[in-house]
Amino acid sequence: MMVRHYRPVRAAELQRIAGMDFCPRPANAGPLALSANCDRTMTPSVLILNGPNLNLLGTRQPEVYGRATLADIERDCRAKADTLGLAVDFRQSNGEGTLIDWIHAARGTHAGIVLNAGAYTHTSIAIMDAISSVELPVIEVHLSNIHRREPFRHQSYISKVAVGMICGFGPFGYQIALEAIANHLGIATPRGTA
Ligand code: DHK
Repeated sequence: MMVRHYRPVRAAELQRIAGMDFCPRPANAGPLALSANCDRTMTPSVLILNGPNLNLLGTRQPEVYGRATLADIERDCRAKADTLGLAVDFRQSNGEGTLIDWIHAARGTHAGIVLNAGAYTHTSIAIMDAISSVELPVIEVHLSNIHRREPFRHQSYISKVAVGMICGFGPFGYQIALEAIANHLGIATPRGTA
């Protein structure tokens, strides 16, 4: 198996890959001032968003969603993010509007989003539009294999705007998603080439 390691990302590079302005210029500074100011490393941050009813993981239909709690998933995501050189902001809300507000606020703060929108996956044009609006890369995650379930779960508005979708691997799907976003952002580099 190829071993990968992850290198720190220069702020200027993060600005290129995620449109993030970590190094605001003084009003009178020219373009060259930006790269000069940004010659330091940053830890790119990923927003992990969880939608409705995912706060009940562990006791909610364990035959479908497993026994892991959302706190277990958060702990494992933090450990995985550490190995990838990513910071993580892990959140859950049952409210569509709150999720949309968090997606809006991610612009300029986070390099990408891992999103399990729960049942809003199948209904929310508003969340789809929020993702399109912020132009951040989104990896969609589901614990269960939504395509083996009821037909109404086969439709995903998130997939229409996501980089890709991972489903059916339980909590491990979040780990795959973090790896995928690191790779998508160009943060992952094969050993010896950084
Ligand atoms: C979680 C939910 O809450 C459901 O509404 C989705 C998804 C599937 C999951 O598998 O993580 O249909």
